[in-house]
Amino acid sequence: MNITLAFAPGACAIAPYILLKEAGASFDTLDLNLGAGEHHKPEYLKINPKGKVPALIVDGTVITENVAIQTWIDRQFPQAGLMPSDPMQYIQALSVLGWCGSGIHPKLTQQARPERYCDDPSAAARVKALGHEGMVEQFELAEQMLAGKTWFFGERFGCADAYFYWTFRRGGAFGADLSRFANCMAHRSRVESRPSVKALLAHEEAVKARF
Ligand SMILES: N[C@@H](CCC(=O)N[C@@H](CS)C(=O)NCC(=O)O)C(=O)O
Repeated sequence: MNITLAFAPGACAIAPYILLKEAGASFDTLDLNLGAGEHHKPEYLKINPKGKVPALIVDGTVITENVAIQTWIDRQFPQAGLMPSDPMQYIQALSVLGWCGSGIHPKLTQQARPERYCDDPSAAARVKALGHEGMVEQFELAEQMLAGKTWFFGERFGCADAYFYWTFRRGGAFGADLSRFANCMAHRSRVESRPSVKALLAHEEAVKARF
């Protein structure tokens, strides 16, 4: 099976990168420089007309959207236990993935690209501030979810951990002090101690050096 992950350093594509590594999958990456607009070039739009990363190309078939990509990785590599096996826990994990994608991610984009939310430049600071407030509200919820836990679901690292890790790491890049979210901070440290994440961090550095 040929697997290629359309990837960009710092982007939410890091979650499927981590999960593919956790699953022991053999895969290549198509590394895109978002800053240089490579995701808008015709050759990439042929792969993903949405012009976003991640996209996962499996034997020529393209999967887009993080939730779908992560669910595919879990189903393709069930031995990795990336989603809970209990049906209700599975749905709860899917709920966390949906929340990362549609509850937290937009608050991050609002801070990174305020012009997409309001095209009046004089409103940019306020748009960013509201994005920040919304993000903090989400991290308060995550703080409660992670209380007394090593991982989101049981004793196994999984999709929810990888995806939330990205949101929390990205959230820290906007200059906010997130140290009061002690459970999220501890979760981040645990995630970063995993070999899969060390491999990701090395890959990100190598790609950034190339760009
Ligand atoms: N709904 C998509 C969102 C993907 C997304 O927004 N990716 C960002 C990187 S974190 C991206 O490609 N941004 C480029 C752009 O919007 O110009 C998913 O969950 O996969």
